[in-house]
Amino acid sequence: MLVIAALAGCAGNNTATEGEVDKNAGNAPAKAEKRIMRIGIGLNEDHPQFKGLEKFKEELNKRVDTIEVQLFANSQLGDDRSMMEGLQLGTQEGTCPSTAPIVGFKEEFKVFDFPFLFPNEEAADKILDGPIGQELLDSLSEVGIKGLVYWENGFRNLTNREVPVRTPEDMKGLKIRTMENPVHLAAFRALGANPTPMAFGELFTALQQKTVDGQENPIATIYYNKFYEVQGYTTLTKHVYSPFVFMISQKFWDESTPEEQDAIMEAAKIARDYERKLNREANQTLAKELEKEGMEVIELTPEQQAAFMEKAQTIYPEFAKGKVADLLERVQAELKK
Ligand code: TK8
Repeated sequence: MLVIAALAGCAGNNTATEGEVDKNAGNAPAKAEKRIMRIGIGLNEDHPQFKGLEKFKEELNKRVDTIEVQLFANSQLGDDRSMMEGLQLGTQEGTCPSTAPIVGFKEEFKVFDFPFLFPNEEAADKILDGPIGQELLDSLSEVGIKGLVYWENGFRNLTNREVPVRTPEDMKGLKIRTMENPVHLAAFRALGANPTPMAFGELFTALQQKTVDGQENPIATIYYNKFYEVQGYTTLTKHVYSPFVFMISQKFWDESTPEEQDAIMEAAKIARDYERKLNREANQTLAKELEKEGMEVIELTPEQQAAFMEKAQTIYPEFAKGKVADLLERVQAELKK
């Protein structure tokens, strides 16, 4: 190799060859290409989450012109778990999963899976937007992910095809799809159901083909995903609050300039407030729309809800262990203040 290089050097005009080539090629100054930020979600374009992403894109574009946001709904880029893996591999830049599937990457997120932990949205905001929420977001950098802020999926409710569920006993034997999360599985087993984990993208077909009898999600998802076409009953169990985590790959974040990082953060927060507002409105108004579509929507009495709470909360000791137990204690103490 050295010999060939030396010969080539001798044969050529070895003064300023490279410089000359550069000068000839460089009439127009090189224009910086925009970096592409592909963001995928499992829900569809009608859901407040997608509207939130459009808001993010708009707000980011107002601040910097060096990033091009591309949005993908309907699990086009994969399910929550595989999209997070995409962030780690650098094949995709952003996503916004529920916290439940995040526990496969960072176990501490289990703290949000304990049934009936948050009494209302304001309590959730207080924890998520405070120091505990931030600590958890920061911990994602250990797995190659930059957690930006929490958005809202919301309080989850049970739907099923067969039975007007009013008590845990009514759920006996119902095959219920849950998210891929051990705490959720255990909680539904404790309630007497027959839970089975599944990615969100497969859910509608599974309900339609009666592979499962029911599922649980916030009202907005039940409505915008048209689950009323394949389900007869919604019971407002509000058994767990699902936060979303708006996240991007650590690599994309690290390759961003401080100016870009500020813009991403600001846009993510504006979009968060917008998405939460839309989602809360949707959860208020859409129960009526579900009824118009032919579903029976069952509001539980406080006594009925207490029966669900009592059964579901029996799983606390099994999962409140180690780091998760410490976090759970801190959340509970903070909520009492
Ligand atoms: C969408 C999911 C969905 C979640 C679920 O990607 O899987 O049931 O509630 O919203 O994150």
